[in-house]
Amino acid sequence: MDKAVDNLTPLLAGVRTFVGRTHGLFIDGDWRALDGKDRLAVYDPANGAKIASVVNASGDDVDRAVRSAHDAFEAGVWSGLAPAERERILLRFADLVEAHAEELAQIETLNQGKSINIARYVDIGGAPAYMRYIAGLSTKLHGETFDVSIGAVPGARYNAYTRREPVGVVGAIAPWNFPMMIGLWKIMPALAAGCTVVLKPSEVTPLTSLRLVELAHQAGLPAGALNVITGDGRTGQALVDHPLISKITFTGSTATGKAIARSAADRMLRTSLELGGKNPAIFLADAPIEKAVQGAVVGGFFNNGQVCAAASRLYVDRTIYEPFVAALSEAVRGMSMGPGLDPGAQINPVVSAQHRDKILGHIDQARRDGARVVAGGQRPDRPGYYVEPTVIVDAAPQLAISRLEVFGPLVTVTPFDSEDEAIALANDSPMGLTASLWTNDLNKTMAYIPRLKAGTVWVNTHNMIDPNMPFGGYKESGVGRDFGIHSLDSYTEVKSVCIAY
Ligand code: TXE
Repeated sequence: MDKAVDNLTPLLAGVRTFVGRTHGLFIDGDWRALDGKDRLAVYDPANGAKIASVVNASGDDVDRAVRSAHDAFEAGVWSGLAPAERERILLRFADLVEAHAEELAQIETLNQGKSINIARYVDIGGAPAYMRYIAGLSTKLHGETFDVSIGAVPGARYNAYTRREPVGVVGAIAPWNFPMMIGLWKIMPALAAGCTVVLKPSEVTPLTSLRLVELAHQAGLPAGALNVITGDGRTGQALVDHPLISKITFTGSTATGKAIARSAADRMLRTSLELGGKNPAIFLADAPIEKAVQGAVVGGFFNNGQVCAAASRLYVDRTIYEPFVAALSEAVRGMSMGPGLDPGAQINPVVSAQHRDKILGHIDQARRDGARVVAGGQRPDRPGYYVEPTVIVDAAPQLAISRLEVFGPLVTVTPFDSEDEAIALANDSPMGLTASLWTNDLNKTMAYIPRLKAGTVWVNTHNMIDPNMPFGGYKESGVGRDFGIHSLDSYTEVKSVCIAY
């Protein structure tokens, strides 16, 4: 399974220089706090070597960043620009990301561990199209006009309309699985709406955000419009608790999302929360085995399973269950393993030693609970944070392995005998982010789609997202939707105006 490490992508000189820098905090248009701060180590998941360190921002640092964003917002240096001017700067930002794509992709792979192919073609490669889509929405913000029907003073006439106004300072808290991409999903709609932003990337994967903010300013973003602070959960909590923050947009674990929602409730802080999933894929009897297995591999093992939308629970019609498990196990055993910088490696390290141990703990627990590991399940004997891609069967629905998001290269496979049983199994989860259905039977497809409790339902595909297609969760998978023409709604307040004349 191991690949020789002989064809690693050579790093650009600029990548080494950037990563080796003494990183500070980007506040009010410049780098600050370069000395004397508590620092957090950043590692290369491929070998466990320390590659950088970043500031663990204190409450005072958070306060400085939020005040910068607040002052910029109040002064109107960003929200006061003509929408077309904001759009132009954001489009230039997209151009710069595109121009620096290889550099950003290499930084992402070095820090996150993911395949350079995914970094090149998804994380960074997908960014300019998304950024341009959202930039274009800057000039599409609009309200409504309407006639007034009640409460009229006799003889008076009224003109009534709504305006969409930016909500204020947005605190954006990002996770480590698609660090730059998910960071952009937050800062782009906030900026397009006219908000100012303080972004806190995950402490595990802060590096691309630190490069991104330089490109944003090179594009013409005014000082204070986008600040980037690094730090751990305490830094994130200080951001949530800051009284000048008007909205938090968060992607991460359900537990942290719930903690943020509780803090937010006290002052009616606006929140958008994307909290992961334990997503089902349902394979009907007519699904061709080869295509079904390919779908399961992409759905379950893409980005080493560290995908909120990943298919981690596979439900397979009993008539094709045995051949499906055999073919999937064989495919998974055949996946080549190696560092993300090796473009030929299909399985790469997971993001951290802590996360690797958590995944292995889930696998051990599943074994103790009576489930059977039919492929993988071990920690390979090599440096770096690797976990073998794993297939588990005989996992009863109430087991932890069937209910908890593992976020690693691991799927469970379970047979079903009827449509009702497949739907009941698929919906038996506190989460509801995505689901996929694999069949060419149109009538069955149309019957399943409305019964699946998930924010996205894919048919004969999985993990497919698009800037125009809303993305978010049912149930504990979160609140709110990213993408789509309504992207800016949750970054704006609706103001009703009624003028008597
Ligand atoms: O998440 P956390 P972790 C899931 C996945 C993973 C698990 C744990 O199952 O195994 O979450 O990952 C910041 N106030 N997802 O521990 O803690 C933190 O610094 C404010 C799903 O990394 O939620 C980081 O920037 N912020 C997921 C971010 O929250 C706080 C993607 C996420 O960290 C905070 C990643 C606090 N009290 C993990 N505590 C998805 N939905 O795609 C931490 N943070």
